[in-house]
Amino acid sequence: LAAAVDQILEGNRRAIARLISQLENNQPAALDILAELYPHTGQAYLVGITGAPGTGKSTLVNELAKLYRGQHQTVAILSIDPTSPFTGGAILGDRIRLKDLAGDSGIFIRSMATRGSLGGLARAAADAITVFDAASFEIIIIETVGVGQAEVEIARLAHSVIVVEVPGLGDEVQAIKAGLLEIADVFVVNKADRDGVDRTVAALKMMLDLTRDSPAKPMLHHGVVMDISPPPSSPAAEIRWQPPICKTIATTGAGVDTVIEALTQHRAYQQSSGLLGQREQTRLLFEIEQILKERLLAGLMSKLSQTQFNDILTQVTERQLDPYTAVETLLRLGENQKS
Ligand SMILES: Nc1nc2c(ncn2[C@@H]2O[C@H](COP(=O)(O)OP(=O)(O)OP(=O)(O)O)[C@@H](O)[C@H]2O)c(=O)[nH]1
Ligand SMILES: [Mg+2]
Repeated sequence: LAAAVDQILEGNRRAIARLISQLENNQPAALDILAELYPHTGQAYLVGITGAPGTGKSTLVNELAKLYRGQHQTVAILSIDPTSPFTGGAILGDRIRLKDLAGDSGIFIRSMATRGSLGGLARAAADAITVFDAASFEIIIIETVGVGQAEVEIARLAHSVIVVEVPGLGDEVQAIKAGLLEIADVFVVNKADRDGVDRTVAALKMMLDLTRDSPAKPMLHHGVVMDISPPPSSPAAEIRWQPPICKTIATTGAGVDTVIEALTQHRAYQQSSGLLGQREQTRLLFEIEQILKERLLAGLMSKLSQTQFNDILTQVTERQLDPYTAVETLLRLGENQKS
């Protein structure tokens, strides 16, 4: 155990990869290692990046990582994406540049497929972040496709969230449809080599102006365990963050430095306003809730037989039982099993 812990803390790449796999596969021994690593975490800065499929997120992440490396920052990338070019899956236009990154010990790239339950995915992603953090990666970038609530949630819980948009048809802003407007700390209009960039920027600006005068929304939290109290009000917290809009051509790297600059400013803003601590709390609460839900559900299911469960399901399907009563019944069956 101690050896495995030390290997991670020293940044041993094989040990990192192995532990993340073990955590993904729910191996109990890995949880002991995670517990030992946990006191060594809390240093990394988490950057979430999301947006519609094919907007150039991975290409952009690649460029961001290169610039951060130029500043001597270490970067871990978690790509939650079945068609990630990082895995050599689908698109490999950037093979050469990815090779550049691959030889660099200050970069670690890991992809996670969206197979299985998304709840489990959120937990596995959180575990990977803990491992990267313990291994002293300073910047952790989490890429998820901006479709599906659970996937968006994973990116949203980062310290800074980038929403990637591309010039579309007319004034349409995809981020609005996907419900991503509210979660962006930094907007990137990528593929700025295409027609209509300025129209997209203008449309985004207009949408932001429309929401600007509405009262500040606290970070939404859909959990049930507890409410998060707002941070003690400081003068800086009174000043609303205005998400900047950066134009980039990820394939050439043009404009990516402005994204780094925006992230640096957002980080400084969050630190001085006390909002960083609040986000961190929200993220960890979400993490605890995920684990709790999984545990409680697994605990109950282990006490019920498949037949018992199927019987209840059939009754609900046939409208003999409503879902709430069904849950009451399942809980009662589980209770009786115990005694
Ligand atoms: N013209 C142009 N093409 C770009 C730009 N950025 C990325 N692309 C291309 O867009 C395609 C998709 O890029 P990715 O980086 O894989 O996009 P993604 O958002 O990660 O895609 P998913 O993860 O599948 O949602 C690739 O062919 C890229 O080369 C850009 O700035 N301009
Ligand atoms: Mg991608």
